[in-house]
Amino acid sequence: MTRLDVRGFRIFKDDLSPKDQAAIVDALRHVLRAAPLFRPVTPSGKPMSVRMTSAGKYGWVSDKKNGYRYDPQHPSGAPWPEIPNSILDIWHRHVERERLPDCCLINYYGEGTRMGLHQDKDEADFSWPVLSVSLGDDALFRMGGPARGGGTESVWLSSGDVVVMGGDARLAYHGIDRLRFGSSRLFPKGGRVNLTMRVVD
Ligand code: MD3
Ligand code: FE
Repeated sequence: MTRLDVRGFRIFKDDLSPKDQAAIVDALRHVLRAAPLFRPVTPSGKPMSVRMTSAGKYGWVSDKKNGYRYDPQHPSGAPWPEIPNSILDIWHRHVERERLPDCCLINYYGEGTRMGLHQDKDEADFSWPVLSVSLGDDALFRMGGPARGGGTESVWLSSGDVVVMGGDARLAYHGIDRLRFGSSRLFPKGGRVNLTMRVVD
């Protein structure tokens, strides 16, 4: 396992063993049955290319009418399923402070999916880190600073990598430029899942 520090982003390559990854994929099947993936729509009315769902007290949702927000319910009206312990274990290993995440956002990237540069600022307290877990196909992750246009650096994230965004990196711009579709065999039909754990309240 190697650790890279890029602009305050702490990147733990190969943090999860193949066994850990398989256990998480198994747990995710149950989550997805209770809370199916959906495609969020931006406030301007554009469907995002990534598909999403969540687990925990809150999930992140967006639609044209109400915009970006955390909501205690899936768009179907059902409460979100609990965050599986196999996923919470990763939080415990990397975050010292005594609080659990309120949300595990689950992003699914199919062939050609990307995520434009953005900041995550719908949470109430930016002193909590955001923790990201990559599963499946490799993705090119772009990291900037707290302002748009300040220059960026990119790294390839692969299955089992964990990234901790705390301190100065918490409000940094970031995005996913592209996927190497089919580069991993974790998901039989290809694609990438990114989990992000967040404290929301
Ligand atoms: C930096 N997801 O869900 S994870 C997102 O791979 C998101 O799906 C990307 O950006 C993905 O919002 C990147 C890395 C990440 C996640 C959250 C962050 C970086 C972050 C929050 C604050 C700063
Ligand atoms: Fe983000």
